[in-house]
Amino acid sequence: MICIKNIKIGYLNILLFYFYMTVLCQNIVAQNIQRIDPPFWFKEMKNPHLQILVQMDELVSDLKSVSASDSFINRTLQFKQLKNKKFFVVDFDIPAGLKLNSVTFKALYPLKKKDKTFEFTYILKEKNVTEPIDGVGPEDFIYLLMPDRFSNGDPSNDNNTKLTEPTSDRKGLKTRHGGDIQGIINHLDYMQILGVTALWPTPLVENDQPQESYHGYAITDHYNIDSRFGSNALYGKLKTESEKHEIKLIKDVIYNHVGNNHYLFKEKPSEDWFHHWDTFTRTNYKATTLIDPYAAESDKKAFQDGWFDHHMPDLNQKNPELANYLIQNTIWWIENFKLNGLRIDTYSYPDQEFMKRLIKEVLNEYPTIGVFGEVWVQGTPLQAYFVQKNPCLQENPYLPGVTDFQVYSALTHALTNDFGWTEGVARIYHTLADDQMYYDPFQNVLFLDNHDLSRFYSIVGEDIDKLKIAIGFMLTSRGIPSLYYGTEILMKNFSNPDALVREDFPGGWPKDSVNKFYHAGRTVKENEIFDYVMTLANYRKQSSVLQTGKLKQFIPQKGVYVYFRYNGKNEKVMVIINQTNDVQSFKTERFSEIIDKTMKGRDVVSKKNYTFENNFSIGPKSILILEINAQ
Ligand SMILES: [Ca+2]
Ligand SMILES: [Ca+2]
Repeated sequence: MICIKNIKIGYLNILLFYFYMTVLCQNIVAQNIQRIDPPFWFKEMKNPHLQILVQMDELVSDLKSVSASDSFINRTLQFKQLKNKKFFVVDFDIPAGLKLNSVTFKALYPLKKKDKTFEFTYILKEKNVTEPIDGVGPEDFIYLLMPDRFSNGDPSNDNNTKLTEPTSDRKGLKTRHGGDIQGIINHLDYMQILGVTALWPTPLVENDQPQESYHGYAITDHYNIDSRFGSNALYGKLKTESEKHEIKLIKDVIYNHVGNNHYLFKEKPSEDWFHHWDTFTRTNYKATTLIDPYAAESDKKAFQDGWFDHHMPDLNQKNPELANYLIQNTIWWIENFKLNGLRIDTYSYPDQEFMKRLIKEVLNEYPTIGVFGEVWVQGTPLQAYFVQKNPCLQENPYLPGVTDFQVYSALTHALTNDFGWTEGVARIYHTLADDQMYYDPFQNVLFLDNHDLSRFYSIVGEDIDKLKIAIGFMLTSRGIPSLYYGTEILMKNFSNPDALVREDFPGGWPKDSVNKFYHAGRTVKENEIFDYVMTLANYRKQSSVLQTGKLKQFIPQKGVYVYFRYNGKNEKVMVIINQTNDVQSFKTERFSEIIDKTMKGRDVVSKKNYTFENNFSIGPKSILILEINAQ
């Protein structure tokens, strides 16, 4: 509002001033709309409903009415002023066939015994997604990267004095390093050569936090890309450039918490948009409380309503306006940028009824989009609890896939423990047998490491043979394989603290002394792994049986684990893993239900041919991936 101070004015001037203020009043108030979310919307969506959240600088009293310039929209329009009178929501349906590209809303409020009005115009765009989305699925190979740590393609955006962490500092573990969207765009060629078909950057929206926001999980603005990463326009360019490289784009989304500098936390539409505690209460991180028949109520409440961290307030998705806000935000990004997939952070922490609704609404609008949730839990029963159409448990029937921490755990165990009844590779065998608990385990995402976990190369004692086994397994077993940036160039470290596994990609910054994006910049060993990933990933790219074929596994014996991918077109891939330090031999007739002695197998990496007569030998600590019957 306008403040006028220290003005000495006469009677006539008072009259003139009063007249002036009266004329201007509508405009003054109209200009006080701070923000409307979503900033615009789309016509012809399957769900015609929209809720817009309007934030005012200040409002003098209660709103009396809100009406739309379009009579069809007016028929369904409802408004609600929120507890914080600076906010109101307008709910309405956008009628099919609407010709208008904008609609004007008029709001009525009382001021000094008279009703005053103000207006605002809202943009309605043509639908952007007009064909089924090419969703991320088992045919893909995902590359996960942290934009701040991958490559700095635009040093001019490294510092921004308007932000609470105004400068970048590459030397700091938890500071901003300057990586950005342009850096990603610059290396799409690299990813394509590696065989990547889907890109998962950690969140790129604004994290205007004073410290440790480089990871992107403390959102302060749901609708804008962080200026240090670029802009919404540059994000659009990332999408189109990715498409040119046949790479799909996944958005990392968070519904559990925001950063405490979020504009809707600093100025809350209603206190109950967040969970509040008398004293700071951290979540106990135990999703087990969701399924535990013996769980204490206090533990359950602390898990779901506790804060993720001091600077990450917990959202209360039971608030209907907030729920709409979050769901529409997701739809807006998908529609605006034709995204191919969603990776849902901390999936188990928000209200699970809300999560069901979210997934349902996203899949209703985009049935072919790929969706997987981060469910970092112990044990298949709990992991399966969150996944689509679980035949054993009827809870949460909508999430298509999860980041598969059970297979991850089995794989790390297998390569760090000797073989036994349930140890070593037997752990992988048993874990996959638990797939009976899923509707479609092939939607689960496989990984060796990620931004929270120790680098796999370090876990296996920097043993390149073991790393090859893990990579080979991940690219040939069921599910959607994903690679964390740097695994292909032997980046190492334990996740203590986690910033150690989020180091800069060497060569991603203009003055880096080495550039591992290129063959010449990598050591012999690094090239050995890079080439191994590249060969397998590109083979998988054209192998329908590895993408969509069935899986058959045989009980591991003497540390040797054999499984097949096969399909109705008689395409087969045989995978043999020997975890022991010795050559192992076995009789092939054990696999006669799927291969016979007349067949041949060609190693997809070395191109060497194998036959299956009598005994078969495999070298120590190795994996063989054989395309069956290839000459
Ligand atoms: Ca930069
Ligand atoms: Ca929560």
